[in-house]
Amino acid sequence: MTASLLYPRVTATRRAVSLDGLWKFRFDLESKGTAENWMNGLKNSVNMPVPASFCDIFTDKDSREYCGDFWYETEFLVPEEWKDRKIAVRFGSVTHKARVFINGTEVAQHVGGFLPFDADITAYVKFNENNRLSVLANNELSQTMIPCGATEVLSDGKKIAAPYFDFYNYAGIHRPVKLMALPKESVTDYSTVYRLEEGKAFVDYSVEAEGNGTVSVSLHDDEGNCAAKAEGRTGTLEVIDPKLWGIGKPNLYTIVISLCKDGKLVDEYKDRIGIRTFEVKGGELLLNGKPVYLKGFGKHEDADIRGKGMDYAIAQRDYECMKWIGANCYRTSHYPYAEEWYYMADEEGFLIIDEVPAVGMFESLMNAVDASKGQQQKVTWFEKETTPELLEHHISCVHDMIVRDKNHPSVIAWSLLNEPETIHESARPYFEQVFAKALEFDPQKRPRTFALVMNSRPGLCKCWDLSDFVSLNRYYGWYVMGGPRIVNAEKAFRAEMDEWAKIRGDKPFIFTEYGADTNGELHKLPSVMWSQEYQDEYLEMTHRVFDSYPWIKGELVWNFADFQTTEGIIRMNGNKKGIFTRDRQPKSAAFVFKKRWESLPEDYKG
Ligand code: BDP
Repeated sequence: MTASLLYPRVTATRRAVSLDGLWKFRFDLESKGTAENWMNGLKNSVNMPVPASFCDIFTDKDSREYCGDFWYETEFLVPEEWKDRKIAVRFGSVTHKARVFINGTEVAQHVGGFLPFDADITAYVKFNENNRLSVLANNELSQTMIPCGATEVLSDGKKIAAPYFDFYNYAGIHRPVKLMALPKESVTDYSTVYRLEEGKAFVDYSVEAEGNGTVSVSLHDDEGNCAAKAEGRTGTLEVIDPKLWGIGKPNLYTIVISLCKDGKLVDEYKDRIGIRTFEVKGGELLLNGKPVYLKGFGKHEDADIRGKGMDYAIAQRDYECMKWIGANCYRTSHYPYAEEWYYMADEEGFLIIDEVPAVGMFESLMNAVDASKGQQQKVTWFEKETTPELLEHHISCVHDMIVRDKNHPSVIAWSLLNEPETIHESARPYFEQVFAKALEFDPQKRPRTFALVMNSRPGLCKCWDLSDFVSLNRYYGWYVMGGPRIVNAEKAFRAEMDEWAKIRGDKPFIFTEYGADTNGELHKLPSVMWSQEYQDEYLEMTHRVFDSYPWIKGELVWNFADFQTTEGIIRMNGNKKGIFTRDRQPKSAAFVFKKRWESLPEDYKG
């Protein structure tokens, strides 16, 4: 049971203590841990850092590739002073499934490896004594859960993950773990919606809180001045001369939500918000009413050793590289990132297209390559027996992502699927439900989109028009017509865009993927595919096409950095489409982008 998805904060009434560090860890190959009572003490364990993926910590292949159940354990003390409080434990994420035990008693279950959950553990903790926290996790993939994949059993009986997606199936406790002490009656959620007028902003808010206390809300600028205040669970804050949040202009306010009873403060929650609007109108993407052209990346949470573990050093380096190169936006391909990424984007003035982990809605990884060649999928993905269960899980992830991220000024849009099958009519009702739910869950009604795979083309794709702006993943000159055939690639690319032009109405388009695998050490004159020179030529051709169509309103190249994938013949120790290497150093393409993006105005084509 997740009582609240609010980010843990320390305020006058709330406490949060980090449980990150070295935990105990053990694989449970035969899934016998619960029968053998491992939740009452994990024997024969090894040390494991939290947060981190467990995979690349090990030096043997069986451990790195391990697929199945695994356990984590740590101890924590709950101070005596916290009696009369609600005690909770909160995980930023556990990939992909988790069962949580306190002193041997199960307190929570969660499915979905990229979103937070908490558990009320008040009834199970001992005060001023050590308490045992055990987590039974599982990293198997299936078709009823996103991201989609399968679990393959090898001839020696070992299980391995068979993802239908192109990133390594990193697993573990990936994000911070917090022990929290909250008031018995607390604020559980809040939302804000913005309206701008000449010299004024209206912040319509709503607060959810337990009990029948009275709510008041105030907004403070960074000089400590109160910019507005209001009373009630719903209301409007009127801000005179607001400092708007924008790209590279990260003006933020602190929102303070107070819950009072009989004149006494019961709970206080504080967060940082930015006043801004974002909408799609008249064929434009409008930030604070002004056209904006998106420049940036599809990214991954990925780094050596720690895998998908949240790491502030990596995240800050990524923001520094993105600022250096002149980017203003990224997509959280292919899952919601750790919450810390979004707070950093709010502070840095970056735009985010927030993606739910709906990736792999194809039978195999190679389907994406087949699709690039125009081949049709053999299987109608959305007609399976598993579809209703998948849809339910998909919608619950959309719900939790939106509830978690809805107050970030950086988040401008929701990406609801990546490269799904869309050419059979059966996709449409599935999409309609996901799109309708996203609109319902988001008080700000942000634009919704999804990333179209290469064969989701005009005339074939049955779902593109559900998007408020259309996002294309295209690899002309890489998966098709590469090398000397790049001239044909440009022609084919333009032919497709001309087809879109006929049917798009006034919908803006952006590119959420385009790119070429490139060895960061290979130079070749004249170019060959995989050389840095070819990446540059590929980009020059692609950008020439983008620049010819005024309704293309953004370019998010694939990928920010090289990243780890499953082993295979099309991947050389990972995907090499990075503009930066995996250790965040520029390939020569980074300089192509720096020149281009620094010269394009913020309202390019506006
Ligand atoms: C697309 C996927 C992305 C892949 C990329 C590629 O959306 O996850 O990594 O292409 O092939 O199919 O590099």
